[in-house]
Amino acid sequence: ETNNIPHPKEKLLIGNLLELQSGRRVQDMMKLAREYGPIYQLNMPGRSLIVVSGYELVKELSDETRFDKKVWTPLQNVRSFSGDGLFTSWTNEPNWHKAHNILLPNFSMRAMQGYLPMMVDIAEQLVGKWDRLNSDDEVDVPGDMTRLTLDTIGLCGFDYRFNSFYREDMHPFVNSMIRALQEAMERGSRLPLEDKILIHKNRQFHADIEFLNGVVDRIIQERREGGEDVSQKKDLLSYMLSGVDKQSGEKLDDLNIRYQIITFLIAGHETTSGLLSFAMYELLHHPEVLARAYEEVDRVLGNDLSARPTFNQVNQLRYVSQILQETLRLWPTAPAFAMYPLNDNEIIGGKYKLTKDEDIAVLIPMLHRDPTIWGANADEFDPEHFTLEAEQSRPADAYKPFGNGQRACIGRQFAMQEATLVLGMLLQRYKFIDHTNYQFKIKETLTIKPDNFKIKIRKRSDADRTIIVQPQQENTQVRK
Ligand code: FDE
Repeated sequence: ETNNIPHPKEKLLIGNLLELQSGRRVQDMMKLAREYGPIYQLNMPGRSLIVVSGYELVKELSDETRFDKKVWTPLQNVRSFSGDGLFTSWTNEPNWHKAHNILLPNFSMRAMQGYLPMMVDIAEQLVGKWDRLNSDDEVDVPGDMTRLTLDTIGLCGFDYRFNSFYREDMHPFVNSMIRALQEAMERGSRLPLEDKILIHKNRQFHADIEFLNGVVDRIIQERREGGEDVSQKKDLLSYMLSGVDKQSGEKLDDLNIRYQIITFLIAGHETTSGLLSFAMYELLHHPEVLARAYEEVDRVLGNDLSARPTFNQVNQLRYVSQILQETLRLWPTAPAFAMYPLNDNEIIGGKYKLTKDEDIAVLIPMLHRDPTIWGANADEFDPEHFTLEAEQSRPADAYKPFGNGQRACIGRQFAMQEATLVLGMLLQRYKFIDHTNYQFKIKETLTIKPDNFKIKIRKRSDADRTIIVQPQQENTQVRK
């Protein structure tokens, strides 16, 4: 090789293809990073992948005058159903700027305040279910978190109720989406010929995409036929239908709206449900963190379970949000993104040549364990990593669970508000029991989440509450 990048020995014809196994690609990449260091390369038939995870190198890749987001192989396959939606478009495709400009106001502080009652609505369905469990019943944590996050983005984004808590199985939309994402991932690691002969998989893939399109087109049609002015509601869909991009003076076309809705349903729920599930797992294993979280929730939310958390209260759950940020450090649920150099002959680290054709992936879980930033105990779960002082003394590009620059996650505040609210409400109400002695296992799709993670719960009584204080007056007022 001419670029000096460390790489495992290649096998005849298939190169390094077998280094990354289906269903554990991210974990294999992490293992290789431990072995080969902050940058390494995998050569596969028709494709080369450079994996970067050291802070110094990621800092260079984060420079948007030199690098831009790449729609790399996994995302290219997702484009079969999300097209030039925000997540899977190139920055220079006209619809990226257009949609970004039109949809940004949906993610302002003000917009967040507007979403809170809807987030509470769905969170109440979750605790309504958990409240009615018998003491011996199991909770499927990722399952219920997925119900919650899908219903939340559905309601906040499109005023559509998936009603996932009213059905035994997942909503069929979720099954089709998961299967389609799975297939999109696997296409990236099959040989091109293999891809063509898997007729059954191809057929299923197309059927799933048809189904997703059908659900989404119905949501759009129902809104259009709703009679009322489409711009009356202030949700994502109303902005998509009526918003005008100030820069180009144009609206989004119908096909692009379909892509955006699918994008938000995917991006807005897989990642956030994984976040909540990993957070529950970490809490079970860190009793001292759990105790502090209970203390904060009791102080801020109090013991009146019928009072709906207010915007102020959610923002006061500072330690709960530290727990979530630390969870995203160790388990960034969207575990990688890719960049490419804007100019040929780009060099990083003073010696590694990069070209536009390679996929250059930032492997977030290993960036978040870089000992030069996080110290010797980088592998340990410790919310103290996210005190204000700790955050201020750390360089910006060391923590990237929401991606980079202008292409960073538009839903960041949305996801954090939702997760903080829900974790707060769960802590306010329940004790968690690890009755299976859960053996940590990661399930990988486009995202990561704990696999087959089940717990039991018990209601907390006032005697369990560390302190009983009446929350300050201004925080408990129910809005009239
Ligand atoms: C985005 C995102 C990202 C980047 C990717 C790349 O670059 O490729 C990341 C990393 C993320 N994101 C992450 C996350 C996490 C969590 C929890 C979340 N996320 C959540 C959410 C919610 C919602 C709604 C969302 N999310 C959305 C989104 C979108 C739309 C996008 C695209 C943007 C642009 O423009 O590009 C994202 N996200 Fe997220």
